[in-house]
Amino acid sequence: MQRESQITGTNFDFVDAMSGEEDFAIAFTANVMKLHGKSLDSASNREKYLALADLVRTFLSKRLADTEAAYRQEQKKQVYYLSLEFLPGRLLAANLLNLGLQQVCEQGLRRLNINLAELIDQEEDPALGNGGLGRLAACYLDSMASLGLAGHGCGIRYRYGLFEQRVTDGYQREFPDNWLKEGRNEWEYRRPEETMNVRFGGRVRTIANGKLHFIHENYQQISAVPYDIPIAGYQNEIVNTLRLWSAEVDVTYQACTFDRHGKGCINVIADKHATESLTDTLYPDDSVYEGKLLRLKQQYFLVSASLQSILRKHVVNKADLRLLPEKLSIHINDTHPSLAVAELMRLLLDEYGLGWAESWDITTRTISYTNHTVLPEALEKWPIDLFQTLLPRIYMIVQEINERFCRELWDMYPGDWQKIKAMAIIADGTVHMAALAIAGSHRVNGVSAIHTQILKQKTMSDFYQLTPQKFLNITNGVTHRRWMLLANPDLAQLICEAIGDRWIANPDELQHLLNFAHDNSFCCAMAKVKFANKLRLAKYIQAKYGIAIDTCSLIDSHIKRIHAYKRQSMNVLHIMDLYNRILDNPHADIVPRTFIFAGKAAPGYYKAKQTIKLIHALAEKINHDPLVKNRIKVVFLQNYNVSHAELIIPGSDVSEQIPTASMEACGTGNMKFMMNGAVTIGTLDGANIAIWEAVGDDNIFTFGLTADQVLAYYRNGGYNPWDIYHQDLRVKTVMEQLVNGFFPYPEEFRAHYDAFLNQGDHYFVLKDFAQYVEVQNKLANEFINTELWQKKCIANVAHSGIFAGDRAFAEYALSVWDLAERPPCLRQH
Ligand code: 9GP
Repeated sequence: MQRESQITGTNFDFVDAMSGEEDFAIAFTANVMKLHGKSLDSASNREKYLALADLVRTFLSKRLADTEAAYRQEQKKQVYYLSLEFLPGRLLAANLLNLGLQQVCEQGLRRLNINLAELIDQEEDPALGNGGLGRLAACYLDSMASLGLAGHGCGIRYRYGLFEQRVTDGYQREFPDNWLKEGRNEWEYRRPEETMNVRFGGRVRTIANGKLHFIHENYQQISAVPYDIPIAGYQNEIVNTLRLWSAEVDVTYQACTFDRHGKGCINVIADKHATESLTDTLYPDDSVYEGKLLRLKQQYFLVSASLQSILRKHVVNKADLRLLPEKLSIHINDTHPSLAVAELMRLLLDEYGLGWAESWDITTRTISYTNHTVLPEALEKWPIDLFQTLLPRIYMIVQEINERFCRELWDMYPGDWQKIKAMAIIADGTVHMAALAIAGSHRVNGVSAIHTQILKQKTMSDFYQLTPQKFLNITNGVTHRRWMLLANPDLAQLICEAIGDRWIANPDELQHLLNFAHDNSFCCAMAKVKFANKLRLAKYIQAKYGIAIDTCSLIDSHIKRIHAYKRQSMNVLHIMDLYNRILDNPHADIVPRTFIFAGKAAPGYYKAKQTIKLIHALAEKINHDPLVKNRIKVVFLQNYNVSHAELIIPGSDVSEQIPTASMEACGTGNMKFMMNGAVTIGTLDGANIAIWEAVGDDNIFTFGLTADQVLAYYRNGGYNPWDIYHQDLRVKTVMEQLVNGFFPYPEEFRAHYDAFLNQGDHYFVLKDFAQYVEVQNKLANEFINTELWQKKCIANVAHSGIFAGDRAFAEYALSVWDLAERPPCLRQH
């Protein structure tokens, strides 16, 4: 009895006192009762999951408070990572791993006849991002905590995540992603006492009173309430935070003026909902004015709430504002939070009374910016009228920044209006957010060598010439803890048995695996692990879609956002060609393959949605054609998210990374596949190049135009795809099949046909097709040589250490944020 109360008490004694699985089982059982008023027998799996998460959170709470106190005491430099997107993935398994509780929890639950995996499966996978950008941000949070850096994420607590994708009759349909259906997330701490107020609209009155004062009037004020999600470091006792802001209106003191219909309070509540809708959804469609307005509003909301709270904390700690750049760094993750430059200026000038020169110096030394794409649609530009109406004071500041910046440019390049216009922050009736971010940052980085080179030589070449010292490359990295230890525990275990566990702290040590490339028993064990992962994936596909896949077949996965530049359509054309070979010769010697696709198309992106339809139409034909004799299977996994990636990646043999060269800034899926021993088929773009350099020609299949060639074609007006159509019968056949009734609705894929042939094949699909088919054939022939293939897999895992997020993050710490050292482990205090 005494033991029971010690474990279930409201204090944290049990966190230290809990010594084994029995204690864990007792604490868990008690927590089910406490949380749900139910005994274990009558609780559902979801309720058990919530009780477990709550218990684990208790462990996090203590460490969170300790970490914060230690940072304060040591006056650690803080990093704030501002991002409109975070894709953290499910947190239960990650937290158990990082807290070192995995085993005790698994065994404790087993005593109660509960399977931990079933509870893990109950967790929502928050879709607070579109893809690579948001996932990278989450990987970096993991690295910051694991390296003991005081780094925190700042984002938006979207009430609904990116839509839930369902496919009906081959068509993507979007449904609200109601990840907070219980009203709260089990990991978060709501912190209403740290609410910030963000102002929109109104007008600014200027009073000259010795000094200029700017009075913002008639604005709409929205409360930003922070919710903190703890981010645990890997077995180092450190817990940082991901702070997500939510728009909320407290109506408690709002008088209801009843009209003659008696609707007073109804109106107040309706207004509340309208205002709170600001943080309802991730990236609303911005093709219409309302969408643009909402998106800009979200960006300012995040930036303003975050910076206000960061400065307040700094000042409360009695730190001098002039020391801001020494005490903290503010990082702009992609162009979306660029308003941070102007907002920091506003706070320093208007709220804290500093002068312009001093504020600008502080701002530019505090802020840094990562660019994640050269695609024009992501380098945002806001129409002046929209910007000025929504953010009048911020617009004045941007104008002033622009004027001073253009004057500097004028001094540098007198008379070169062309150049000055190209670099101006305000030009052609729009505010250029990338220009604002570059002007206001002391560091600007690209995310792979080639991407940075393109930024320097093309997209941002004028800025690079002006301030070359600002620009640097930091190739992305991903957390090997989630992508190996969690997603592929058997592989992790096997590696530990072979080379020890030092690679977990230092992934470069994976290189030692090269010594095992000729070790038969290791190769066999690795093949077994892969097979088990393929089986796990096959079971999922069978259960979910009723499709039986051959686990001995070559599993080739193409999983990412659906976008023309990522060229899922080229993969489809190759599968059509393979199928045509079978139709031509039913006995053709085809290496059995399973092609897996997963990814969401932006709701307004017709062609991407038609690519999903095309994949389904092809699957429908091939999967049911007796001639194929199961040699090819095509599967589309719906509603792609982090959890699906954790299932697909370890079970894949081949990683499809085939963007049009020059367009994929980096890619991170390519790294995750590599870590799990999948071999890349890819173009020379983004991090594919770094993978190629790391593994060498024998362990990757590269093909296609280089970035330089693609860019040269663009400069010279493209190429004529009809030439290829006429020269290559395979191309002609697959093109005609798009529109000749091969698929049930002949006109369905006309847009694809036109894009390939009549609109110049902007993404060079037909241009790269022949080489793609050639390396696909080569790859398949090498796959059946199992010994050779196994060596490739080992080489990929062995060379993946440089793609660990910790390496990337250490580079940021050193070259961007100027962080001195990692804090000593809190336990040693
Ligand atoms: O498209 C890039 C992708 O290549 C990169 O790996 C990822 C992380 O750096 O960012 C993506 N960019 C975006 O999602 C939007 O800029």
